[in-house]
Amino acid sequence: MVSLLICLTHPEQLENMIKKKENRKSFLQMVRNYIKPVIMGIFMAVLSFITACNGSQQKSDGKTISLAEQIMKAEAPVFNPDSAYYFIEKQVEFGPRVPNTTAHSQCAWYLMQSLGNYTTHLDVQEAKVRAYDGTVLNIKNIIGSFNTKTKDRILLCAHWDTRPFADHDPDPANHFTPIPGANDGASGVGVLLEIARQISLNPINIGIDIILFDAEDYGEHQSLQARTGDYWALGAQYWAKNPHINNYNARFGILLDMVGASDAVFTMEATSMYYAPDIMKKVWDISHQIRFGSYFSYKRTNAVVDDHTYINEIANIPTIDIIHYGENSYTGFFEHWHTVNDNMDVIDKNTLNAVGQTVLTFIYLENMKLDKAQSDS
Ligand code: 1BN
Ligand code: ZN
Repeated sequence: MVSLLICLTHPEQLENMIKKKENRKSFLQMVRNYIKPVIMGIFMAVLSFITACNGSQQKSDGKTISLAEQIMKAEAPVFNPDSAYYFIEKQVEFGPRVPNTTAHSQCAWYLMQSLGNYTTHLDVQEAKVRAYDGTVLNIKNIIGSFNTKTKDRILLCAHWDTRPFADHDPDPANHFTPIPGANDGASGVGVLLEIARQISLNPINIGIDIILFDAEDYGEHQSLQARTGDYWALGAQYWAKNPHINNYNARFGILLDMVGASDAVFTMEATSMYYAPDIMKKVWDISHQIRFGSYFSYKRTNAVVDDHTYINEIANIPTIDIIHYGENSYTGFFEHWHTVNDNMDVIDKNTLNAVGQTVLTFIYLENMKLDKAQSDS
């Protein structure tokens, strides 16, 4: 093509053309030398962004490993929802676990024994805290740990107390009756006890702390209307200001609250997304990968004041809340929230399984990453 043009062109034009061609050549060289690597860099960055979004990871040999492959490799144990259900039933049998009551003390002993049985270390943090109405509450935060010497730690938590009044019950006659708290209280603890049992049977190297917080649900009675102060999550507030170990730290935390109802949908709660968006996304992606996506919606919802609020704000540990969002309920939570009907009838083993297996898979994936980092170094 170029040679044909040479025959048909004037010498001056020809010179110009040669110059142009040289220019073009040098331009092409420039592309090759400078722009191509930049484009390649951008391409690689986009690719790694896409793979990161898929949960894929870049291996040292340049190959990527998909989230599905990572999950296969992590070999998380199988969560047993019957066992989690049993742990919930046992707590509910004590009656409402309202601080300063006999049922509360009896359940504390049961939880200390059970968690202590599965974990290798147990701490019980006893304290007195003041409720919104001035009542002094005797509380216990119950803390079970695995691998206490390991620096890389995951914090798992739930509240074990129950609300002293069913102030959202459709029947006003129940507005001062304590709730059974099968879902709001016992469900998160039941899932965590089963996770502890599974870890005890399938040991890992990563550090795990399971904290069962007290006095989460002693916030102001609904009839008071106005919020008078920070009276929710009193146990978590106390722990965040006085951790059970000096300079305690965890890489991140996961709070489970109301994780047992049949129609549960867990949305991306705002405080969790503000402080720990990466963890949130990882957990949600895992749930979808292991076919529990119908429970975990990527929809973003408003902030909820819960134990994680204070763990994030005071203890500075990025912590997410897996909490049942009730799109169709007037409270914004699950149908029987803060009613006398929050009993064993609302508990569905399929939901317990979806949450338990997702969190267990997440833990074993993190453990696999720690093992790999240690073997690489
Ligand atoms: C969660 C379960 N919470 C209470 N029971 C936290 C909460 C506090 C939710 C205030 C809404 C308002
Ligand atoms: Zn509650």
